[in-house]
Amino acid sequence: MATTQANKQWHERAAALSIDGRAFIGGERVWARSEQRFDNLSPIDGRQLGLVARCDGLDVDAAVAAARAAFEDRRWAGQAPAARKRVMIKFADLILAHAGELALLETLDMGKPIKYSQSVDVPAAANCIRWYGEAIDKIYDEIAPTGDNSLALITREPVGVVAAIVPWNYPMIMAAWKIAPALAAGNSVILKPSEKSPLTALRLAEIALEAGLPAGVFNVIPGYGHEAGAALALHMDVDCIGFTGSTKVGKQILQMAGQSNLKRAWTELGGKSANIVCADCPDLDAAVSAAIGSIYFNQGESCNAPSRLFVEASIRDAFLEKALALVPDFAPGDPLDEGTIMGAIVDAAQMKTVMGYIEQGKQAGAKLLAGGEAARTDSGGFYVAPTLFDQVDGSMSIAREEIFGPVLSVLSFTDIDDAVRQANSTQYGLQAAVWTADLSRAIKTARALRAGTVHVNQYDGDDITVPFGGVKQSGNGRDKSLHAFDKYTELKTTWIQIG
Ligand code: TXE
Repeated sequence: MATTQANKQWHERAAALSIDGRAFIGGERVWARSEQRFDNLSPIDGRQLGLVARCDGLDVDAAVAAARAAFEDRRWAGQAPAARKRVMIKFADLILAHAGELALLETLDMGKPIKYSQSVDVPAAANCIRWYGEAIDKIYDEIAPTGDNSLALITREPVGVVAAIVPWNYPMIMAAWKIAPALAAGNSVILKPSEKSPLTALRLAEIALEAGLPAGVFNVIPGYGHEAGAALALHMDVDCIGFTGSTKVGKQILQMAGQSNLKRAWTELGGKSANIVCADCPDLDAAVSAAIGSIYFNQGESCNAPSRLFVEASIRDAFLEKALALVPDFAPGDPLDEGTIMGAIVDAAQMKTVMGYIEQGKQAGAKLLAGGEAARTDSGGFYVAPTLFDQVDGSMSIAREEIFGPVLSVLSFTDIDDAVRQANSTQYGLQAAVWTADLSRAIKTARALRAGTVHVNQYDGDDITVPFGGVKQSGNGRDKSLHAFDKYTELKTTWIQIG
């Protein structure tokens, strides 16, 4: 009964919501200079949520000018770290104070279950902003050991104007991972959310202003990648760009950085993470639950989703039996129902991509054991049934390419070295996992796997204290942890002659 009332309440709040799709530049809500707007549709049921400013180069120029002015007069960078800390903590507190509204916007905009917008996305974004705020007055500079006659100071300075271009799968968390360390370090920031999910970013900017962040320090430019995004990446007065998105666009970002002013460019890109389960796995139920739960979480729209499952041949049948018993739990439901654990795919284009890969898997001869079709087809939204392919071959596209949907490809192995070779054989290197009770094998395998993060006997280890990022074509640099400050600060050396 309680759940039913809660669901009704979310629907009522959704129906009453009025969306403000204006950009946020210099502390003010403004439409694009061109007056252009784009439709913001909800993937839950296809309904129009509102119109959003379609920003382009002119708006980017205005946002960069506002950010540059704020940086140059040091209205933020010039404040003591303890003062910036207070604002960041208030910012985090206010995010939590607006938790219901932000969770609802996130769910309506990109289709994830309200259960997780509330329990994961909002608290994680707030925690990230709080954590970097807390950190900033605990970081000391250095003095180099140059001897008695000189003093060489090594200090960290903000880079200046930072652009953050983020995707639609975790709109608030991805924004927080970029803006929190950048702002805490004293930079001015321009955030470009994905055109598929701009709403929470715009509210975050208003909340930051309310928390005391000076106008111009944090600007949000909604718009398309090839317009607003490219204008930021090519801008001669943007000092640094932090990007999360596809490998294809990540390459363009690096090119545009080189083609313009050599702005520092950091990329967190796609993945095709391998999850290797050995026959001596210490807890088969835990391995099954992590394999299934992690691929279907967030509709499979996670860059670190373990989308390739390598199971040792001798336990394959037992593993699959247990796995298939769990799959129906992830049948897509109404994202505004608090009992739903798998929601809508972000839009029609992404749904088409996912269904295209499923078709390729079938054509290539993989054995479809679950799903494989659209779901909730009378909803007006975009839903894909949790899908599991067995007998996948390493050469198939479903084993090589990032699908970004609820599709698991199962491969089996008899030799761990061969499994590691296959795991390493894609262009990606974001995450990987190995499940074994043999400590030596765990360590050797973890060392051999080419990935930014390797899990042993778990998959979902996640904490703001731990760096996140990839090797190979999964990108460069690290989000989260104190290491993220490296991206948004420059080291300065000051030599002082003592005499
Ligand atoms: O991503 P894009 P899309 C992968 C995933 C998905 C595919 C396509 O496989 O199926 O990418 O998704 C901005 N200059 N990932 O098309 O295009 C864009 O506006 C500057 C993995 O949505 O990479 C958005 O803000 N910016 C991934 C952001 O880049 C540009 C998350 C990401 O969009 C631009 C998302 C341009 N020329 C998708 N073109 C992950 N690793 O988490 C686009 N953008």
